[in-house]
Amino acid sequence: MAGIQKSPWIWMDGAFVPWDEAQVHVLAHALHYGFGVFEGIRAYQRADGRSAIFRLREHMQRLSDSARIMTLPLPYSVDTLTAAVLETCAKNGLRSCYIRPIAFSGYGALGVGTLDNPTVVAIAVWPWGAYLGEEGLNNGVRIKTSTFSRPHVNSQLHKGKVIGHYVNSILAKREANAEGYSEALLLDTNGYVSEASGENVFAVIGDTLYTAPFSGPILGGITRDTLITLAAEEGIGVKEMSLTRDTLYLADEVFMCGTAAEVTPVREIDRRVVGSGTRGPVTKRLQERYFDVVRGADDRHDQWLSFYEPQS
Ligand code: PPE
Repeated sequence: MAGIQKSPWIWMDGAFVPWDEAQVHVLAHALHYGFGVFEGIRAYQRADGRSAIFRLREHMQRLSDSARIMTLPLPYSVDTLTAAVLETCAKNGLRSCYIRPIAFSGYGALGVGTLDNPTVVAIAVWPWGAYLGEEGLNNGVRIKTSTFSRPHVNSQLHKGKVIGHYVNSILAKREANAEGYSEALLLDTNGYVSEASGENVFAVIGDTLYTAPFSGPILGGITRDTLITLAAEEGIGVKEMSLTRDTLYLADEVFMCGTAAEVTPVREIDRRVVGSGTRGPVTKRLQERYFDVVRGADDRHDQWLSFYEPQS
């Protein structure tokens, strides 16, 4: 697997440091127990050549909310972090990139109950192509229902994007990949569809979209929210409800969405072909709307964009 493509600078605790120097001690608390929060954001070069970060403010607000619900002290305001992300993108000269802000419990004491370690905050950016492949974006991917469940709503705080939560996603993803699938679908502890290892999930049945309710064990995806808005504009109804796996098997179309995966059609689940077995028409329409908003010529949602000038 190709390694991460380095950029010149990483913002770390308020200053820019060269990529190779953005390091922490091996006894940093988060490395041992997963106590930290992060974000995944994308910047796109638009049709007019300008670069813009998609829904930056909402992502940084979610980072702050994640820290708050975890009781992780976050030493910077949403405003400061938002400005820092823009500066990091500009300073690294990237026209489009993936952005990874992270805040975690750093070096000091060890032990689960540690309270006083400093929080380390960093923002890194690098080019990242289609998360589940270009072919997947165009023709859909094959996924499998995981043998692992999304933890009960009282076991993890799913509205936070928390580092430690991702061990559950990794178990599911590695199992799915080892069996030749691109992605894992996780059910909740009642057996209903929650989300994929790194995406929210939608079913298209007739002219309506169905997706797991916000109240369940899912991340409140910003892409999910974006697509609900775009669907309404397209006259497509959206219902949030508990879905069984066989509802997905019988759906006309299924797709997954997230910042990294964007809008990825699902063509097969558990060896059952979904709908026509390729990207369906509603998925295609929403995918086109999404790409038009983030990087195309559709300027109706420019309030979602934060423009920056890449430095050469
Ligand atoms: N659920 C999970 C579990 C999840 O990790 C993501 C994003 C989403 C839903 C969609 O959220 P949003 O990006 O706000 O629409 N997953 C991020 C990390 C992927 C990774 O492998 O790292 C992402 O898409 O950036």
